[in-house]
Order: sequence, then C-alpha cells, then structure tokens
Amino acid sequence: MKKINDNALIWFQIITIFPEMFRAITDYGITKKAICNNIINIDFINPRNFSKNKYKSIDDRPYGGGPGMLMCFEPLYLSIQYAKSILKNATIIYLSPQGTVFQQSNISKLIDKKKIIFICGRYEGIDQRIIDYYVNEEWSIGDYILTGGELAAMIMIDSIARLIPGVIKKKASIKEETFSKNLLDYPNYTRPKRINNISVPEILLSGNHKKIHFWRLQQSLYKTLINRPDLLKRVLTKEEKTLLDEYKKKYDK
Ligand code: 4H6
Repeated sequence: MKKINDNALIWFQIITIFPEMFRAITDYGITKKAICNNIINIDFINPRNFSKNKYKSIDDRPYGGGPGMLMCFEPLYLSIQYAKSILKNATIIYLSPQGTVFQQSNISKLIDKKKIIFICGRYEGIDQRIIDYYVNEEWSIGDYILTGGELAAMIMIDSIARLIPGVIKKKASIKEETFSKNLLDYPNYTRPKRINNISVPEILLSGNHKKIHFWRLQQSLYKTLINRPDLLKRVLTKEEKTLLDEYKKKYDK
C-alpha cells in the first residue's frame, strides 16, 4: 500500500469551460502520481453549467464598446459560490496578464493555503466586479498573452505540486535548484563518456569533488552572467568573483 500523507493534501478547485485541458497534468508524470497518492486533489467546475441562458452562453459584449467578448458575471459568480461550498475558506486566484508575476519564491505561501480555487478566464477576460469582490489574489505567469487562463493555472499547479512534501523523492534536488541559489544550473552529463566524438568534460571524471564543485559554480556563474544578468545584481562573494574572472580570461576574447 502507498503511504498517504493527509497533512500534505492540497486541494485545487478549478473554474474552467475546458476541464479536459487539465489532462496534461492529471494524466501524466509526477502530478498524476501525486493525485493517485492523495497528495493533491484537482476538481473542476464548468461555468457553462451555471448559464441560465437557453443557448448556455457565458459571454457578452463589453460596456463602453470595443472588440471582443467578456465572461459574464453570473455563471462565474455561481461557479465561485459552488466552489466555496465545497472548499470552505479557500483562496481564490485569478490568472491574468494584469496579475503580479508569479515566481519560485511565491510558491511556499501558496502551499500553506492548502485550498485554492483557480478562475480560468477566456474571451477577453472577465467582468471586473468578480475580480474586485471575489478574487483574493491576481497572478500572471509572465509577460505574454495566452488564449485562456487554463495553461497558466496548470503551470502554477505543476510548480506548486512538485514542492509539496512527498511529491518529489529527493529533497536535495529541490534545494539545489536554480532559483533558490539565484544562479542558473551548471551543465550535466551522463554515460557514455564519449559519443559522436563528443567527450564529457574531463574534470567530471576526475573524482576530485572540490575541483568539480568549483567548476560547476564557475559554469553557473558564467551562464547566469550571459543569459540572466538580472539575477547577478547581488554582490558576488570573493570566491565567485575569482571564478568568473578566471573563466572570462580563459574563454572571452
Ligand atoms: C484573464 C484576462 C494569463 C485571462 C484576460 C491568462 C496570460 C496570462 C485571460 C485574458 C491569459 C498570464 C484572454 C487576454 C485572451 C487576452 C487569458 N494570458 N486574455 N500571463 N489569457 O498569466 O485575450
């Protein structure tokens, strides 16, 4: 029998007109396993079921004019009330390009909430009164526009799920990650030592753990400097500065 950790159970209630999209996380990999092991639970509410319109429509034109349609207040409001009746005291999250940008450092506070309702917007967005009166947190996954909030919700759930105790086996692999150190990852290699005439860097085969540590740190620092200089705004330690200078001397022209 699999061990079930009741303390860790995080419940996601998702308000979406496209619940089938979420198979990307419910049917594959570690998130699927987390659901099977009762570490996370994902449930759906379709606002279309709350449309009182005879065509089951849930969109309407914006007051003041302009292109496109908006999700109506009522089916969303009724979906939220239903979600809240299932998940008492849940935090209601709305994903939109107007939200605060979601980062790795925001995840732990969300894990502590244990009950989260996601509202997935479609069309050009939703009636502002829902946001003003019923939404607790408005997040964005980054500075780009999607056709709906579903992919954004899945990305948030995936990144939250893997930090829940029991979802990923090795704690070390999480602690060592890019964003906890504010440095990008160093390059990794696995067998064979040589393939298509391409070799693994000699130092990784040396067995000298101290040298390997400094090589990896040097690789991380240089990669970060080139691809994400914004992460290197902090003051470098003397050791980091030395490693970076040494790398630049060797490879920069
Ligand atoms: C809310 C409001 C999230 C949701 C408008 C959602 C990007 C993100 C959406 C919209 C999203 C993000 C609908 C506006 C389509 C543009 C769905 N896009 N849009 N960065 N899209 O987190 O038209």
